[in-house]
Amino acid sequence: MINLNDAQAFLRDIIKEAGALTLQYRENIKTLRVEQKGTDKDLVTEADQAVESMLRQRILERYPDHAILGEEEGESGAHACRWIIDPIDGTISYLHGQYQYSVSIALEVNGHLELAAVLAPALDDLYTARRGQGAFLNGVQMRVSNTTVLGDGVLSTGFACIRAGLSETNLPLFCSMMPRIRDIRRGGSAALDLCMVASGQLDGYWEKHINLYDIAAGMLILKEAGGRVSDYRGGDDFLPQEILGTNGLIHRECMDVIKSFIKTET
Ligand code: 2AM
Ligand code: CA
Ligand code: CA
Ligand code: CA
Repeated sequence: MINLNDAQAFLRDIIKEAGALTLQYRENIKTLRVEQKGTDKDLVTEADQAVESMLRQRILERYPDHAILGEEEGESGAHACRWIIDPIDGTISYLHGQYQYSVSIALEVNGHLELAAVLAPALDDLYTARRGQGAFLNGVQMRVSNTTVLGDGVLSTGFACIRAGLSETNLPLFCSMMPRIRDIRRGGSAALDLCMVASGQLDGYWEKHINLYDIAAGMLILKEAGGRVSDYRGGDDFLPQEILGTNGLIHRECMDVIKSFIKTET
């Protein structure tokens, strides 16, 4: 079986290399090759592709048998160990020269998330976690916020639904949540949003129509920081492509807002 100490050190090395590559491509951001994926709002740059390709190469050099799930190249291999990669989470932030994007990598072993790392290269912030061993920002252990009331909370969300061209959007739920909370933030990287809940900078985050590679690393990091992650109905199993991540203390109140919204929608 895999040695998790070695894998943790390896993960730290490759995510730093990936972060450096994103910064290198950003030097020529105006001439970056950009393609449309599904809809005209769903974009992929040559940097997304190059980072995933480099990460796959590094992983397979070190662990030739391992499985990999990545946003840009999909699923490969079949093995108890699976690396879950989002090479650039927050492509639109990245493409517009903003700092709120990340590289997200998790290692799943026999269906359990064991290791996670999320790096925000433009901020030089590295979030890491190992199952049962806590979560860290740049090596310093993190805890979620102690906000107990939704009205005191600053939350984040995203609109992957709209970029995916789906008719069901997050907008009605957003309108329902907004007056109940202190304020909203919209960074554009699901992975980083979860990490910011983990570090207490945010109190919660919700989004629908995201994918496992957007949130796998962030979920482990948030849980290890004492937070709670569920689907919109409070279920702990993943996740009909929807996620609510909070400090735990405001989870019930968030779910009440979301639930009443779901009821009126259906
Ligand atoms: P990306 O930047 O890696 O594509 C923010 O709203 C979240 O939605 C990010 O994790 C973003 O990931 C994801 N996202 C963006 N476009 C999407 C689409 N068309 N379908 C699903 N998720 C998307
Ligand atoms: Ca994408
Ligand atoms: Ca993503
Ligand atoms: Ca991505």
